[in-house]
Amino acid sequence: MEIKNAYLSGVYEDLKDRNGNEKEFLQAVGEVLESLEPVIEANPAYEKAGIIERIVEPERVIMFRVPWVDDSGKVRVNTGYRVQFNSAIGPYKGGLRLHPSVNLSVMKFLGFEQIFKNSLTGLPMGGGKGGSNFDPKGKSDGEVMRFCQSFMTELYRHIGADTDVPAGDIGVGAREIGFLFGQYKRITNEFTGVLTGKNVLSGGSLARTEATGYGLCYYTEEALNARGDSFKGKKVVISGSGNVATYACQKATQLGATVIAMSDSSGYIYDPNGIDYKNIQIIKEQKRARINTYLDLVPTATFTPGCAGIWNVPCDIALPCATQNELDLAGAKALIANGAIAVCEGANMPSTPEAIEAIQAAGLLFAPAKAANAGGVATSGLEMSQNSLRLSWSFDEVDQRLHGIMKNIYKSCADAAETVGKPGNLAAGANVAGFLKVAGAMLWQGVAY
Ligand code: NDP
Ligand code: 2IT
Repeated sequence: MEIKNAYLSGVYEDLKDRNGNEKEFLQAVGEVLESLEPVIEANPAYEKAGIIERIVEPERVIMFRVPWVDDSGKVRVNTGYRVQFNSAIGPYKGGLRLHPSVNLSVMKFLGFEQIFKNSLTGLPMGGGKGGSNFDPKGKSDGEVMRFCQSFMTELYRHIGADTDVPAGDIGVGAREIGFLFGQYKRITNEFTGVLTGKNVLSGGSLARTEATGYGLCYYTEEALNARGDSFKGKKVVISGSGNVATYACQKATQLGATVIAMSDSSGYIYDPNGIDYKNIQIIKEQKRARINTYLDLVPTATFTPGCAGIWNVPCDIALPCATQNELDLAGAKALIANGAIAVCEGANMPSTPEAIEAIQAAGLLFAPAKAANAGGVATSGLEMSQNSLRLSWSFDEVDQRLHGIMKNIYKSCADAAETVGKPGNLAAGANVAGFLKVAGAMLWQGVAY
């Protein structure tokens, strides 16, 4: 990464001095600032108004103690976070992550990325993220419920349908959103659209469960079409086997591809006959089991321990859908050597900067997370609209809107890439297009934050 513009590099160096240990956050900021050079140089108003200094600093960071009691009666304590990063274009919006690796750096990188992603959707949503280092794995439903209730007992005072609207992310799905929503409603005595990803029985949107994976495939298909290609007949490798991965598997298959490998943190399965997403649903959503139990359902498949090895499986299209920095330079080189044509990011920041550079240099299609995985939060935005209108749309209506939004996001990225003289560079295009809207709103509002 190289930031040449003096204003941008000055802000970045200062950020590094003050947040030197926040590795993921600095990685996410560096990647964005690098691509903003042309717009900063074209419009001095941004520097004059201190837009970059302001946009890299969260409006508010909330950190709190989350005490809960485990099934043996022992008191446990985790750290809770909500990073309210930017509200220039709407209420803070973004998921909650429950994973032992959660720390302030991870929360800030995710919140920062969310600003630009939400802007790209075209919907009025600011950027935020939250979560805790709580590990839901191996916990009983009762323990997860007590944790979620304790977490919300502090969080409720900082959020609201017009203030900040959390949703799911790693380790937070329908079960957790239910416990969080129930506790919010109980404390505030209000039934509002304060969370998205709700059950359809309690104001949730149809197709929100599928949205991120579907959206990833809609975006990828659009980008492939622009190159005269498509999913049809392609071999696809998807890392992860959670919410995003499962529905990316379903949609890629519907679009004519064969998904031949998927993973979790323990390793990956390989099934040359094509993975049926319904088997992943059984393993992950119903049984909360490990990915190697796929072999009980499909004995002809194989399991290999170690999740990073999945990139050695020869494929045409790679969809990293697990976590940050899961695709490194070695993985990228393996994909390139095996003739892959595309890497499209379902997870947030799954590729290291070195991997991205190699993928782009080799001429593969590279679809950046903040554009390609925006279908989840876009559909959360549609859930908020339905809640405000106090009505609900059919699955097809939501799916059609999602499809239209992903096509628009692709066009915004491709157009912005052209404008800054980097045709085809969707990563640069996503950063520029996402930034322009937020920066314009910040300029208009004066030095409000
Ligand atoms: P889930 O919790 O449903 O699934 C996560 C998957 O990734 C699991 O298979 C998990 O394996 C694997 N994984 C998580 N952490 C690691 C790790 N450190 N190393 C290896 N594998 C890991 O989460 P989601 O599917 O919701 O999220 C996946 C990614 O997509 C995240 O980056 C998230 O931020 C992003 N995203 C999610 C959206 C959503 O709507 N849910 C929207 C946009 C982006 P294991 O079970 O073994 O831990
Ligand atoms: O990273 C993401 O965009 C999400 N986890 C979804 C956020 C949301 O508010 O739906």
